[in-house]
Parts: sequence; C-alpha cells; structure tokens
Amino acid sequence: MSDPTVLILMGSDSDLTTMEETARVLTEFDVPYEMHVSSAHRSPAKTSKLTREAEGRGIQVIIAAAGMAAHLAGVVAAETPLPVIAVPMLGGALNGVDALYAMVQMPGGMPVATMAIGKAGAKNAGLLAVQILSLANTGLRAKFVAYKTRMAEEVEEKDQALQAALRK
Ligand code: RP5
Repeated sequence: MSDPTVLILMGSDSDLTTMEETARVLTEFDVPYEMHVSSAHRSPAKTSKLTREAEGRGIQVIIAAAGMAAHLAGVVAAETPLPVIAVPMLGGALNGVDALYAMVQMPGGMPVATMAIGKAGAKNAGLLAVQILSLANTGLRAKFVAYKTRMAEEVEEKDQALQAALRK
C-alpha cells in the first residue's frame, strides 16, 4: 500500500457515516488516504500535530469534516500550506447551516474549499481531492476524465428512458 496523499479529519465519530462517502470515492480512484477523528475543540493538540506533520509525511490535500460550530477546517488551514477542503455535517439544531456558515465564511487570506452539507459534500470532497492530485498525475487525470464521461453517458441513458416512456 502506498503512503497516504489525502488526510481526512473529522470532528467526531458521529461524522463517520457521512465521510465514508469520501473514502469510497478515494478508494474508487485508488488514492491512498488516512482518516482520523480529531476535533478542533475537544482535541486541539492532536489536531495541530496531525496537521503540522501532514506535509512532511507526503500528504497533499487535507479534508476536514465537522458539524455545529465547525472550526476544524479553519484551524487546519491556519497550520498548513496544503489545500484544505471543508465538509459541513448535517445535524444539530440548525441542520448543518451553522457548520456551512462557519466553514464558508473564512476571512480573507485563509481559504478553505467548502463543499455542500452532508453526503453530497463528502462525495465532492473526494472528487475535488482527486482533481487537485490530477494536476500532477496524468493517470489519475485520465481516470477522472473517464468518470465524467461515464456520468454523462448515464444521464443520456436516463433521458432516453424518459423519452421512450413519454412516447408510450
Ligand atoms: C462536531 O460536533 C463534530 O464534527 C460533530 O459533527 C458534532 C457533534 O459531535 P458529537 O457530539 O456527535 O461527538 O464537533
């Protein structure tokens, strides 16, 4: 198994079922990753250590998932030059809108690439990581292009099925 190039951090084990979507995408593209539960608030020292050591271990992209007052992606971005992708978790009294705002409203100078709330965002986080890695990996780029082609073909099949049903 190659060394991980993507580090997935999540604030709680309650985020795992959502973040399995990210892991599924990375596995599909044969991108080695590592996943940890590490919280900005509950375990700041662990989060800081994982983040500071990431680049030296060959990590190229960090994905940070958290819910509620979701500071994980921001504190990670503060401690690394690596690109950070943020995934707001569904849940809490505000159903993920709190996490979305916390992640997307980063101050100037501190970007994180914030995805949609929940499983769609988790899936897209994996795909965006693949796209970033593809910039320096032609094999991975070819796989991503094939993925997009397949998606377009699936839409076409669905449209043809719809047209056939409408003709009946
Ligand atoms: C956040 O608080 C976590 O990322 C999680 O989404 C949320 C709730 O955590 P638990 O109380 O389920 O551990 O920090």
